[in-house]
Parts: sequence; C-alpha cells; structure tokens
Amino acid sequence: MSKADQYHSDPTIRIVTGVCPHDCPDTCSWQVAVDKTSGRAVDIWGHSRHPVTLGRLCGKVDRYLERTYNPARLTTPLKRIGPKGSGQFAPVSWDEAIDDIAARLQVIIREHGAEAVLPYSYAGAMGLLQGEGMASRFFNRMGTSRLARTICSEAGFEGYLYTLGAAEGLEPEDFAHARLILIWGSNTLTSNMHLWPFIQAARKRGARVIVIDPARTRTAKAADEWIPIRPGTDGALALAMMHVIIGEGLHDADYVAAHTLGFDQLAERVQAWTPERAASITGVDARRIRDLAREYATAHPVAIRINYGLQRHRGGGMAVRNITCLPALVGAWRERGGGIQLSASGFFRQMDFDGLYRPDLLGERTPRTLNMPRLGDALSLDPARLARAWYHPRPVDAIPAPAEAGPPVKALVVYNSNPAAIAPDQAAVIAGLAREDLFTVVLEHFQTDTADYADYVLPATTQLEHWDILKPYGTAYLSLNQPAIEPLGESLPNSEIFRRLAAAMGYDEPAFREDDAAILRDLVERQRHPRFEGVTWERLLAEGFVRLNLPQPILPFARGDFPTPSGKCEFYSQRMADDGYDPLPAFTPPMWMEGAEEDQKPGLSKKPGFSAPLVCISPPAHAFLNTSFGAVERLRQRAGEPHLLIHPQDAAARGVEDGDIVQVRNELGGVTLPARVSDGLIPGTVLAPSTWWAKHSPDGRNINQVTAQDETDMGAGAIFFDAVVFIDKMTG
Ligand SMILES: Nc1nc2c(c(=O)[nH]1)N[C@H]1C(S)=C(S)[C@@H](COP(=O)(O)OP(=O)(O)OC[C@H]3O[C@@H](n4cnc5c(=O)[nH]c(N)nc54)[C@H](O)[C@@H]3O)O[C@H]1N2
Ligand SMILES: Nc1nc2c(c(=O)[nH]1)N[C@H]1C(S)=C(S)[C@@H](COP(=O)(O)OP(=O)(O)OC[C@H]3O[C@@H](n4cnc5c(=O)[nH]c(N)nc54)[C@H](O)[C@@H]3O)O[C@H]1N2
Ligand code: SF4
Ligand SMILES: [Mo]
Repeated sequence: MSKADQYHSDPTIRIVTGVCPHDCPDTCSWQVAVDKTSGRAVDIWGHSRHPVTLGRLCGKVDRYLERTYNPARLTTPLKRIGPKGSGQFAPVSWDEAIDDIAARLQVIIREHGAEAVLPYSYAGAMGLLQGEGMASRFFNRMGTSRLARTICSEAGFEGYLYTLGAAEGLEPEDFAHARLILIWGSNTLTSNMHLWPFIQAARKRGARVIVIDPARTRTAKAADEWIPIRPGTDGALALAMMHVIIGEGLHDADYVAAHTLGFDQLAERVQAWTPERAASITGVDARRIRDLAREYATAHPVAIRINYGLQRHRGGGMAVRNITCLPALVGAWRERGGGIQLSASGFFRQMDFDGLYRPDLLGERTPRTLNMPRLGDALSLDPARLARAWYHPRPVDAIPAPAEAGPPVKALVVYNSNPAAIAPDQAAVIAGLAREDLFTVVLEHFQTDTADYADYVLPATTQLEHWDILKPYGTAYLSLNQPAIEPLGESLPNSEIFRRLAAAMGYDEPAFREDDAAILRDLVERQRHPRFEGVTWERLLAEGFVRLNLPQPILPFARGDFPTPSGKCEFYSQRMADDGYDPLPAFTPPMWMEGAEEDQKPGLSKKPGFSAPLVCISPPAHAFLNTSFGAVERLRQRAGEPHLLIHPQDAAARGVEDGDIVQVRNELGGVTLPARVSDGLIPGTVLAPSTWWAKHSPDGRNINQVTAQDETDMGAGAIFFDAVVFIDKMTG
C-alpha cells in the first residue's frame, strides 16, 4: 500500500500534491500529508504515479519537512545593525523594511540610474513563479542591469545547440532500452538518481554501463566500468573515438548521408586525432579508446548521458559539441534507447513566457547584461573590472571600454541564490559584498553566508507554503505545486515580496496586482503550441503533473528533423564560424593545460615535487544540493566535514598522509581542509565535495576560494572544475 493510500483512509489528514523546487533534472512530484487540525505537514513522499519519480524522493528532499520547520528558518524581516558581514541584525516590520528598501533604491536610481541595481538569482527555487516570475516583472519595470544566468550549464548547452539545434534527446524512460550506456561527466546516483532505475532496467536486459569521470564516484562504483579521465579533456577523447569510427568504416553511412552536414570535413579533421594522441592528453589508454569507439559504434541502441560536470572547464562548450556529434555518426538516433541527453529542457522550448516575465515592461530600454560568474568583477569599483563583467558569450562579442562600462553596482538584490558560497573567486565576491556603499537585499529561508552581508534579509516561504509551476529539464512532465501549509511566521513568497516592493516603488501596472494562482493559470492557458495540447490548469490541479503532448518514445531525430539552420546534425556549423569559433569539432584545452611547461602540467608532471600544481574539481556532495540543505544538521552530518580527496601518488609527493590538514591555494585565495588519501581519482586531480556553507568550513571559507571568474569557451559559463591549485601540508 502506498503512503497516499494509507493516509487516504485517515480522516485527520489532507493530502496535497506538489513538486520539488530544487535544481535537479528529476523534478520529482511529491505528496504531503497535512494534519487538518494543526495545519502542520507531517509527512512527505514521492508521487507513486509519476513515471519518473516512481514513488521515491532522494535522501535530501526526504528531509524537506526538517528544512521547512527548521529552527533556523528566517521568519521576520531583518535589518542590519552591525558592520557588513558581521551577521548582526534586528527584526523589523514588513512595512518598515519594504518602505525603506524602496526609498533606498529610489535614491540610487536617481543618483546613478537603474543600471546601478543588479538582481542576482539562480535556482534555489526552480519554479517559474517563485524563480523569475514576479521578479522579472519588477526588474524589467525598473530597468535594472540584467543578469546572464550562466553559472551552471551555458557552455554545454551552446555546444549541444550548435550541433543538434535544440536541447532535446532521450528521456529517462528511454534509457531502459539501451544496450550500452555511457555516463560521461555525470554522477547519476547523486545528481540525477531517478535515471538510475531505467539504467538498471537496461542492465537487466544485458546492457553495459561505462562511467567516464576523473573520480570513481558512487555511480562509477555501481557501473560495469570506470574510465578515469583528466578533467577538461573529454573533447579529445570524443575526437579520437570519431577517428576510429570513421577510420574503420563503423559509422552509419545512410544516416550520415541523409541527416548530417559536413561529414567529409569531419573525417579530415579527425584524421590527426589518433587514440595515441588523445591518450597523451586524456590519460586514457589508447587501446581502451580504440575499443570504446568500436563498442560505441556497434552496440545498438547506444545511449549517452552527459551532464554539466564535464563542461565546467574552459573548453567545456567544444567538448560537449564533440560528444554530441557521436550519436548521429553511428545512427543512434534511429532507435529507442539511442541518442544522448544533456538536458531535456528543449521539450519545452516553445513555451511562451512573455505573459509571465513581461519583457514589454522594459519599454525601449536595453540595459547592460552582467555575467553571473563575474560577480566579483561586477561588484568592483574599478571600471575595467566592471567592463570585464559584461556578458560576452561568443568570441565575436566585445566588452566595452572601461569608460563605457556604466555605473558601478550600488544595489544588489539576491533571491534564490547564495553567491557568497557558490560563486567563483570567493575573495573577490566577499570584497564586493563587504562594500559599505553597496546596498544589499537578500530574500532567503536561512541566514546564509550571503545573508550575513545583507542590509535587509527578507524571509521567504518554501515550496510547502506557496504556489508554483515547474518546467523540468530532465523529463517531459509539467508539474504544479500547491501550497500545503500556511507561511511560517511572517515569511512571504518571493512573488509577494516583489509585489509589495513594486507597490512601494509606485509601480501601478496590473501585472503587480495579479495573485499567484491567477498568474500560473494564465501561463498555462496562454500556451498555443501543439505540444501543450491537453496540458490544462484543471488537469494540473487534479493530477499534479501532465505530460507534454509528445509521442512516447519521442525519437526526436530518428528521421533527422534537426532544428539547426540546415535541418541536419551539423558536424560543420556555419553558425559557429559566424560566431567566431572553429566550425568543426576541435580540442579546446582546459585552463590548467594552457601556458604550463610540459613538466609543470598537473598530472603530467614528470618531476613529482612539492610545488607541482594539481587540478581541483569540486562536484556536489551526495547529501547536499548546492548549498540549499546546508542548514539541515542531519544532512551536514551525513556529508561529514569539508575535506579534500587526493591520490596516494600526489599525497606521497607532498608528504601528505590521510587525515593531515592541507592548504589548498592559488593566486586567488586558499582554504585549509583535511586530506583524505584515495585511489578513487585520476592522479593529478584533487576533489573537494561541495558545496559547504563557507561559515561551516574550517576557516570560514570554502573551495570557491580557488575557483576563477574566467569563462568557458562558449556561453560565458563558469569553470569551477578547471582550477589549478597547490597543496601544502600544514605544519605545527
Ligand atoms: N545531490 C545533489 N544533486 C544535484 C546537485 C547537488 O548539489 N547535489 N546539483 C544539481 C545541479 S545545480 C546540477 S548542475 C547537476 C549537476 O549534475 P552533474 O553534472 O551530474 O554533476 P557534477 O557532480 O557537477 O558533475 C558530474 C561528474 O563530472 C565529473 N567531472 C568533473 N570534471 C569532469 C571532466 O572534465 N570530464 C568528465 N568526464 N567528468 C568530469 C565529476 O567528477 C562528477 O562526478 O546536479 C544537480 N543535482
Ligand atoms: N565549487 C563549486 N561551486 C559551485 C558548484 C560546484 O559544483 N562546485 N556548482 C555550481 C552550480 S552547478 C550551481 S547551479 C550553483 C548553484 O547556486 P545557487 O542556485 O545559488 O544554489 P544554492 O547554493 O542552493 O542557493 C540557493 C539559495 O536559494 C534559497 N532558496 C530556495 N528556495 C527559495 C525561495 O523560494 N525563495 C528564496 N528567496 N530563496 C530560496 C536557498 O535557501 C539557498 O540558500 O552553484 C555553483 N557553484
Ligand atoms: S532534489 Fe531531485 S531527486 Fe531529490 S526530490 Fe528533488 S527532484 Fe527529486
Ligand atoms: Mo547547476
């Protein structure tokens, strides 16, 4: 008997259907049991009828009630009473907070222009309403600087789009039909666990699963094989696989002729990419590369799951582009279980958001766009650094001269994000947040590292307390979240906070008076594309989630139909040439490989020594979701403590033993962490499970001390996993 069945017969309980708001491809549908008398949520579980949730939540969101009812929840507006960053605040009323914030923003706008205000948000709440719904109306009306939300996925996304035209591919259910599955730069069991049952189903039918990752992750341990690879070198591996496939005539000549563009140029390009050449870059044995290519080309159907881990490097865009060429080359798209998935968000690409986000409120204004990973630069008072923070995603996009960079950022409004912990170049971010002349407002559930630097902290509701709609990036089911409980304390939904701020600013458009459910209903009813046929508000209310009007299996490219300019999978991309890139698959080396002498390259060093640098990656810890669960003590306990994994070879070269405290440092900053010596890593790479709140870390700083603001080759994304560090054993 499912939990829903159990509670159905209990007259004291009301069951409410909702959806997980977190930044995770699974977008689980959930149900909450609410005690009718107390109005308190008493249980939460995964929806048993959702075809991907399959009745299970992950170990983090299983604890969602502990997060919502956490004693550390913010329940009243707070005003700063101590120095910036001291975390000293006093409670104030909503009216006082809203009026004072509006007044301060008005002064800043009058003196510096609306571009001096910067919204900063990401995916704390992925819902369309509590995400950017009311916020974008507010900031569009104000005409603030815009934020390019590139911190996570842009490089891979661009590489994928140049090649295939849309972020479409396999859906999770399709993986059950594959015979060979490459999990490439993804830690499925941690970051996308609801894909795993479909992978297991494929294995029961004889499929093999290979994980390509610098670390022997949970997923790599559970797979049939782990292929360790040096970070940032996947592009070279894909080129060599294509070398073998084309060289040995293993490609699908019919599919290639009918549905791809530029095969001859590709064949010529990959000729030089022998497995031996790729081996010297990737650290993967040449023989293994050759066999992998053969297995990939001859197993049918063959599926690839890439994720964002592999593109957090300078060459991440091109790496994803190269890998994305593989399925068309072997005709994998023909069959169910064949193809690739990076993101399924393209299933929703025809969704019309103008009625929600209201870009029309900008009028004729086109404010500057600042790039998210460059927050440190954006908050600098040096015009040259501010200019560098301008969003310039392609080589053909220039940054302005310092004199043209516009006003310094004087006000920062943070919601759904925790930049003091998650943004790269933490020292630069903190220096900006610590500016006494910067007016900072933070909408939050908890007193995060970022909230410590606020002038006002405004308490927001959690997903149990507000309405929303989730557009997943890993499934084809649109989902509705209904509030299960009343807001805790004085907390308010983001939507209501921006509504009140708008009123205080004197914005009297009807867009700032619509209530939450009406906005969402309008969003659903406004959709005209055939994919939304049958996706109605009534069904969402009754069922919680509704599949897009797409066939199952979707088989997006079985007969070509790539939404690229040529209508084909573009091995040769004119659009890339026009944007300033090599139009063919190429290898873009990671930062760590550039500029270093051969014997100084991390992991390639022939002179083991104290000073040789290492590459540092910091992928998510299993028990965390970015920093969103940092306040939940039980999950912190599960994560253990902030630490650094280091290979025995690299540890020995530095005299480091298991448990020793080491300093991880580079020119940007440093952190001290206990070392754990582990052979579950490719030598030359260290790994710091992330992302810990800085204030829960040994010296009040986390691993983003050593990550840089530099951007990826495509889409101006962040390069979190492309950090060069020095590791020294702490003495004394
Ligand atoms: N439990 C949990 N789930 C999460 C998150 C979380 O914090 N915790 N975060 C969510 C978010 S925001 C995102 S974007 C997704 C991310 O989901 P994933 O992309 O799966 O996550 P990552 O762990 O960042 O990276 C996956 C793997 O890539 C490996 N990797 C790093 N560099 C390279 C490389 O150059 N090549 C290859 N082949 N592998 C590399 C890492 O070791 C890691 O095991 O997960 C989401 N789900
Ligand atoms: N070193 C390192 N750094 C990383 C990464 C990494 O792997 N390693 N991963 C990167 C990636 S992939 C991503 S996506 C980013 C994630 O960066 P963020 O999207 O900033 O993610 P979180 O750290 O989870 O912060 C979200 C915050 O939003 C708050 N929040 C949640 N719901 C609501 C709401 O309804 N209203 C309001 N007002 N607040 C809410 C949460 O309490 C939380 O503090 O981090 C990046 N940083
Ligand atoms: S974080 Fe992911 S796996 Fe966990 S409940 Fe949310 S959507 Fe599901
Ligand atoms: Mo992310």
